Amino acid sequence: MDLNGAATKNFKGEVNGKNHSPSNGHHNGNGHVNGKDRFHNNYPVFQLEEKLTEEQKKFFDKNGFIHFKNFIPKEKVNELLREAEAIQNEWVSKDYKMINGVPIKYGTDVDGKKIVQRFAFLNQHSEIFANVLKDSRLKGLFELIGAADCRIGESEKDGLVFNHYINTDESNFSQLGWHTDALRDIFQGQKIMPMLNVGIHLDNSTTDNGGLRLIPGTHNKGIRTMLFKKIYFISHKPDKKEVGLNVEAGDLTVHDGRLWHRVARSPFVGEKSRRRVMYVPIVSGKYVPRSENSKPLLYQRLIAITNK
Ligand SMILES: O=C(O)CCC(=O)C(=O)O
Ligand SMILES: [Fe+2]
Repeated sequence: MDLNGAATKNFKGEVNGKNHSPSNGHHNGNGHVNGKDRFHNNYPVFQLEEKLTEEQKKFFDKNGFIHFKNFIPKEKVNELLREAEAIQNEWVSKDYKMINGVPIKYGTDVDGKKIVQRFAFLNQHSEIFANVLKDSRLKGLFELIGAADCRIGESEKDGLVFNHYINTDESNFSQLGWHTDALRDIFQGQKIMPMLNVGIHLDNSTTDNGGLRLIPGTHNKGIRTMLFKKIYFISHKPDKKEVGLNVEAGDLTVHDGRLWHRVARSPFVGEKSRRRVMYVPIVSGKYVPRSENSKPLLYQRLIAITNK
């Protein structure tokens, strides 16, 4: 594993947003090594097995995120993309507004076709997606929380979410402002409980094409940081400590629910800006399932109406 070895040696345990590659002129919080490996990151990347290693746990505890390569093969990615498209066509034709009280975000693709840009609870609408959540390696991640009652949020929060970003005039979703995912507990009137958000990336995405930006180490700085570091969903301004992720389709990332992050808009327009990624929460604490009768929470409305 070249990637791993090379990155680990450089990595000082602090991802400070500085670019270690002198020949790289990008200001994107992470670096490409002179175009050699577009997917190189200045932090270590790992392989997800049934059980986490001490190194993986240590990295996550310190930084609040972790990146695993090739969680699913490319053929599986293609199967998931096809399945999502079939479900999209059904939701568009039936004009569904919400799933379990979570607003569905619609937009228009480059070819003028109406598309779903944010699905929720996809696992409840497809066996193929439900089965992704049954992968035994996901249970290995529970250790990052350590609570006895950890579970995959199949019917909690927003279930399995599928985000489809594209940068065009008719798109309604090309970016996502600064936020933490744990804020939703407050809107739900719940105590903030440890949670993880697990991302399964379905497009190759390098930092020069927008994408996920996170601020390492902001997950354990206390409630004031969690509430007030940025203006939730409104602020999009790059942070000098943010780190962008270079991911390949099939990679898996995990971030702590309290970690500050955003999705940067691609500087490109059209096909090149397309980015699709699924998220499923790993939760603990009180079981709060959502059902057909659930009403949208304020934060869910915010995501629905902002981030064009
Ligand atoms: O699209 C991403 O990578 C992040 C999405 C996200 O932060 C969210 O849906 O809460
Ligand atoms: Fe998020």
